[in-house]
Amino acid sequence: MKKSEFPDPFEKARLDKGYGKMNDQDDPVTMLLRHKDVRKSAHNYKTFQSGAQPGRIVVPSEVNIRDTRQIPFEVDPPVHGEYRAIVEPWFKRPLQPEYQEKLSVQISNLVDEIINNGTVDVVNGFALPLQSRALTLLLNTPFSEAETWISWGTHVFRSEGEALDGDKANILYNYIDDQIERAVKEPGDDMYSVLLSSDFQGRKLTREEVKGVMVLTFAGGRDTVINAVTNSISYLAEHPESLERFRKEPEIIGKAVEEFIRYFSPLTQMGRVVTEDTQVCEHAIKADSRISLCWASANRDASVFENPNEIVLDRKINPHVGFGFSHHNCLGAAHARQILKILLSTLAEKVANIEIVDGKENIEDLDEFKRKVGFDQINVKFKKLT
Ligand code: HEM
Ligand code: EMZ
Repeated sequence: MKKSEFPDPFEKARLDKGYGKMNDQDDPVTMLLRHKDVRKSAHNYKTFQSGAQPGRIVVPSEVNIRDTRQIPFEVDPPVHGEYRAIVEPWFKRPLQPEYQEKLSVQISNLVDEIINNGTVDVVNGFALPLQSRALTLLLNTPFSEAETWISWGTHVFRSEGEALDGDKANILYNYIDDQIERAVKEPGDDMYSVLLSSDFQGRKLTREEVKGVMVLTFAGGRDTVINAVTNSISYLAEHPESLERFRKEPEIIGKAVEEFIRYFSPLTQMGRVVTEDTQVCEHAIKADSRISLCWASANRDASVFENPNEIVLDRKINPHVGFGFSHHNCLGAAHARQILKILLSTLAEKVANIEIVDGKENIEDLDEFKRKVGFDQINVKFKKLT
């Protein structure tokens, strides 16, 4: 199998019954696998709630390593909408030309650093610094902060050999607490300061609420972006004609980014807590149990996508749910899309070809299903376009 092939482990279960089961820390999850059910249930916040105990909608559950509620992710309508209205303008800044210009300089510099420079591990030597440096733009904090974030590794809650690592999570929580105290003392124009001065229901956001937004921003936008960047590069390595195509038809790059998100689905699934006895796919689900919206499976649903297991760079109709669906759809999507668009055009401009030396796949263990989601490491050589 090619390195850039990401098989769909859900196909049979999706066709046969529409759901799958996995255990997770004795709090089992019924995974919804069909595009239609995923969208319908994402919309139905009354039966499938996000605002349960903090950490419980995440799979694997984070209830044992987190008390802070992530905002607006772990809040349901109507309050969800009030929080979302506060943060949405901030998360739209990546649509501004000045933001894109700065991102473009960052990515260009990083590509120059690794090009013709021997073998580089794309995960730790490229995608991680790219994600961390880009995040300084989203937070509007000094560029030098990226060095601290890079030292945390690819996931803020997970470390090698340990799915969830409470000690590691504490590094992030302490860092955010310190940043909030700094912003209280010396307010500036960074994200912490802007949140601290935001009005919510006739008062300012509390430190705990600001922390909830910041933890989400650090955690939600990390391994997702790293996998999207790394997997896209693995694809370009095995499809050099695509780089050529981006040079000749730059107008398809936006569509290609959506297709990479559909195909790679960097976030496999997200859970909900069931508030009342109900049924999905003619299957009974008990109140207070968990379901998940399996974006990765929905994105390969052949009743929606023609040739779902192929990357069609300029796919015309692409209602993928890689960034979620309905009111909780990804707030970081504008930032993530810009990163990927600028990355593809920069690589097309500077790189002749990419050679994969070796790699170690990252396989998620979902009991019944094993899903390739990215790489722990993938060593490549970038050859300069002359
Ligand atoms: C929500 C995927 C990057 C911040 C979501 C959801 C998905 C998703 C599927 C929906 C969760 C749900 O319904 O429960 C992705 C993917 C990314 C990405 C595939 C990269 C390719 C980012 C980045 C950030 C971010 C870069 C911020 C730095 C958020 C936030 C939410 C969210 C704040 C919650 C929105 C809400 O609850 O209203 N993301 N994400 N994401 N994402 Fe992303
Ligand atoms: C949570 C989640 C957000 C969770 C939209 O997804 O991303 C996961 O990677 C984190 O572990 O805490 O932020």
